[in-house]
Amino acid sequence: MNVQTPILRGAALREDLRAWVLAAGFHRAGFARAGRVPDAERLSAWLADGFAGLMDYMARTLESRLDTNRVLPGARTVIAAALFYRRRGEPVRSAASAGEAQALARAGRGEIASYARGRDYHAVMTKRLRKLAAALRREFPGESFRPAVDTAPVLERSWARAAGLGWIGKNACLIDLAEGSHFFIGVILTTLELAPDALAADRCGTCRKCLDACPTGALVAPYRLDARRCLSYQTIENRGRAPEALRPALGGLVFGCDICQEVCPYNRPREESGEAADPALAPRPENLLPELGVLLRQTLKDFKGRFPASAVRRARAAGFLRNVLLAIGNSGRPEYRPLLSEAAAHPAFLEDPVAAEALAWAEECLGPKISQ
Ligand code: B12
Ligand code: SF4
Ligand code: SF4
Repeated sequence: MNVQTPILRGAALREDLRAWVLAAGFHRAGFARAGRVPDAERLSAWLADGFAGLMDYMARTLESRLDTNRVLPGARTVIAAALFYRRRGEPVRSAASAGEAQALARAGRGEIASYARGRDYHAVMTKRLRKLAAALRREFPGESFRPAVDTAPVLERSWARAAGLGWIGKNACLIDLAEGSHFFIGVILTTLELAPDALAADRCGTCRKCLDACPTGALVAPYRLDARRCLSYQTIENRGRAPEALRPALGGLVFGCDICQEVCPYNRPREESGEAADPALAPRPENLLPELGVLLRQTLKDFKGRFPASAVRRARAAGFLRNVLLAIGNSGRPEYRPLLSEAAAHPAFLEDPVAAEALAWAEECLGPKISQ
């Protein structure tokens, strides 16, 4: 990299660095002034309202999340990077309504959210960010660089917004004007000082499609998500029983939920290119609407083997098993009965009360046994 004279240094260095981030395998790059997070009061209010549910780590790490100096003392800049896992040109759709999620279950199919159909993004992004940080350390030996992709207590959406990578939509996701919201965010905190990028304008306007489409009312107001009601939270983070009232809304959603993004006009496909946004994140064919019976058998046999290097592992075997069983219950298909009876003998149900309860619920949903 060519470090210019002091006058040119600011602008030229920033553009050089942006090019480095893009060359490291990201689709967008921006810079924000590090320190106290710009939207601190929003996080505090979210926690105070109990919206984090059982995600205790959010409150435990509050002070660090509010100030980058806790994560990297002396941090002056946040370098934010975006990596699309899906772009508007791709045809891979997810359920866009409660009705579509239920229709999936009735067809005996389970949906894994779009972001988790390929390799685990944490691994893909961490590798790229670490390589980039190492190169930056060589170029700026006196400065520190700390990469993170949900691997440190950093409010990634807030920082990416502050770095101009998009606006926060009413669905709480960060949205890029040209390509939508199907991207991951990674950051590098650094002691290097760089001028911040300009903020992107909020383009939601009077639209409220996401609020209206959310099957559980988890978007309690524009920009405000009560995780306890969110199907993504229930299928990924909640390791206990899923609340009875939310179960029908799950339909065939067995991991995550894309509904509030699927309805967003900024994610509407323009053309069907069929190309993955990044080959490293390409969806695995077995993760595109798997048949529920097959998925149940595979999960019982070897959950980790079924989902190698996958974000789905976050739900853990018992949590994922619970999700598949709830989807089977929602299918209303009596032909799953023998499979459930067969599965009941599996040690997973003796060892895990949550899975056992989900099995009993699914059996009840499929109706009484027909005596021979
Ligand atoms: C906890 C968590 C969840 C929870 C809670 C989600 C939530 N909305 O808070 C659950 C499990 C529900 C979840 C779900 C999903 N998640 Co998540 N999640 C996180 C995590 C770990 C922390 C988020 C957080 O701090 N929440 C607390 C609330 C208060 O923060 P927030 O909503 O981001 O709001 C902050 C800012 O956005 C800003 N802000 C919010 N609203 C507004 C409005 C205005 C006008 C302004 C100015 C600012 C502003 O202020 C807030 C405080 O700083 C981040 C990774 C990370 N380390 O940041 C990933 C992350 C947010 N998740 C991500 C993804 C992909 C998802 C899902 C799409 C996965 C799926 N398909 O199921 C869904 C989307 C659900 C949704 N509509 O938000 C991506 C988001 C990428 C993007 N383009 O936005 C992240 C950044 C992970 C990553 N590294 O890429 N997630
Ligand atoms: S992810 Fe699903 S349940 Fe959660 S807010 Fe969006 S639409 Fe609602
Ligand atoms: S659906 Fe409409 S209101 Fe919701 S995030 Fe997209 S543009 Fe904004």
